[in-house]
Amino acid sequence: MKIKRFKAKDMHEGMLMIKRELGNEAIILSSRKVKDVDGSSVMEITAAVEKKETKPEPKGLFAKEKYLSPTIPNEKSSQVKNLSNKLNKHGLTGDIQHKIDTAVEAFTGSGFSDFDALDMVLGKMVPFTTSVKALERGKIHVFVGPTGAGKTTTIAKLAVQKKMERYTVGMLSFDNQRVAGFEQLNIFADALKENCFLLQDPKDFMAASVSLGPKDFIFVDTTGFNPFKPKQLTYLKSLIEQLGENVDVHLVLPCTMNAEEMSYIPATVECLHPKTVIFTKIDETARLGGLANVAAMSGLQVCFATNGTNVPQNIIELDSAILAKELMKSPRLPWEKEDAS
Ligand SMILES: Nc1nc2c(ncn2[C@@H]2O[C@H](COP(=O)(O)OP(=O)(O)OP(=O)(O)O)[C@@H](O)[C@H]2O)c(=O)[nH]1
Ligand SMILES: [Mg+2]
Repeated sequence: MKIKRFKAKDMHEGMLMIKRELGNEAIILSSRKVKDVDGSSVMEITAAVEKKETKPEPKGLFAKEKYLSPTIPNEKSSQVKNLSNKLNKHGLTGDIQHKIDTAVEAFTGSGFSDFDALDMVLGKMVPFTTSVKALERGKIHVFVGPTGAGKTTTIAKLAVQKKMERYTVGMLSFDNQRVAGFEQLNIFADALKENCFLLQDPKDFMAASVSLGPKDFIFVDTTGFNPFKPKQLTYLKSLIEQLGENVDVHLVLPCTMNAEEMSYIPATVECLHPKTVIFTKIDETARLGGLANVAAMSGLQVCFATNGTNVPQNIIELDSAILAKELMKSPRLPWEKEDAS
């Protein structure tokens, strides 16, 4: 298979370039908007075409035997082996790693660098989305996740961001169980000159939303759950249901969790119907296998990740290139220097 990446001013121009170079049989593997070297916005399209096999005419007595001899599968290139080792150290599950290895090998075999190959493969496997789509204006955004995942801090970061973009925000908290759980959010709301209400009971929601008034974004904080206690999830589900239809649930997962257990959480909280997953504490670990597993397997939209305690600075928008760059770093121990490769 011949794979090639094209840059064009729009999809139409790109299709013409692909047709001219790869022919009518070419298929589009991916397309996305990227910034060109001069800063302008261009379409980047990756297309592939099956190479036509020309069978050699058997000549001479031994030629037939030679033609029929089994083909020896290609050994993995050292480039792909190196990447594969790194992914393994990050803690990706065998299944996801195998899919990535196979796809990366196909791309590198067509002349792409291992970074470009991984970038494209992750772009295909992970449902990355933009911040505007992840955090829709006019919706009630509920943040759920294990205890200490970073829910309240992430709400504070996003609320400040939205205020800086001149939107109005409202904050509600269901966290009436943890000592100072509500006060933590209330302090941020105070600083933003916005109201924050503690909901002791889901029935308080109507009264609270009337007091809040119309807001561009409403953020709802919840008490951290224990994934091994299904009752807590059932209770959380009933709280969310009381908020009505206009709700998006965001699952907040800390990257410091055990990678394998982290992979199971989206299935555990399926009853809460999360729309996106937000990865926190990526600054506190060098192993992003858990993040990559969830991003590739859960089907949840991926956009935000947080990388520190500072509000509002430490929040980023993930995309395939950022994730590829992080996964290509060899996991290290805290006292080891960062790998330059
Ligand atoms: N290093 C780092 N620390 C973070 C990040 N996000 C949150 N924290 C810290 O993690 C701790 C817990 O954060 P919270 O926002 O209180 O977490 P929570 O999910 O609301 O916790 P509960 O309400 O107790 O379930 C706090 O000390 C935060 O400052 C991050 O991205 N990186
Ligand atoms: Mg909290």
